Amino acid sequence: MADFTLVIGNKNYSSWSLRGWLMAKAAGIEFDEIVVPLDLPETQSTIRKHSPSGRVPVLLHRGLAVWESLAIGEYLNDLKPEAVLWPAAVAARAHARSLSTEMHAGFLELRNNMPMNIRASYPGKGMTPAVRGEIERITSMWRDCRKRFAGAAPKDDGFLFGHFTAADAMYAPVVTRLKTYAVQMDSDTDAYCKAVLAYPPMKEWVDAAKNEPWLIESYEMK
Ligand SMILES: N[C@@H](CCC(=O)N[C@@H](CS)C(=O)NCC(=O)O)C(=O)O
Repeated sequence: MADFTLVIGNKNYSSWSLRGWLMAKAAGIEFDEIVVPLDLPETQSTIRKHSPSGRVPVLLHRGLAVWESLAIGEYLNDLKPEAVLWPAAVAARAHARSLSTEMHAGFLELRNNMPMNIRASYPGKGMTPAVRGEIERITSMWRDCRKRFAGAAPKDDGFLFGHFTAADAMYAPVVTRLKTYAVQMDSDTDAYCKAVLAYPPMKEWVDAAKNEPWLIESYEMK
């Protein structure tokens, strides 16, 4: 049994779980996984056995429960500073936290109209002027961030700050949405999405999502 356990929802649908899980992988911890399928009669009572908020992801470590994806990122960064989950330079770190918090607190149009559904293909569905506006805001932040910070990083693997950080984890479910809903992209955005989808833990998650048995009707587009 590993020292850490991460409780998550379905890999195909649970965007917040994906964020926490990628952060755990990027931090390099060994962890056990408990998958609680969402939208079943027993979902809430099962999640509440582990998570005081009734939400996933929650990271369990030596009697401590850490819930909320961003808090999980902070805890992992405290325990594993060598993983540089937040960029090392103060300005880059502040920028990464701004980007991540904006994602955590916002983009409700995108989140509601284009729910994460990794194995589905819904070209053109879910797009509204408000969704388009949020996607433009996100992709302009990505372009600006890569221009300002990735080039100056010791190693540029195509991520927002060069190497994979918590900020990339926060936006990974946006990357899968752009793919599921076949949103038109400029070449910089396309390159960034390709880098995220090629990140080995991301590939592992996507493969698992495609092989999950559960189908949640209410999360599928008509
Ligand atoms: N702000 C939370 C959001 C967590 C969240 O909303 N998780 C959803 C799954 S993606 C959940 O636990 N839903 C509970 C349910 O469906 O019963 C975070 O950052 O971790």
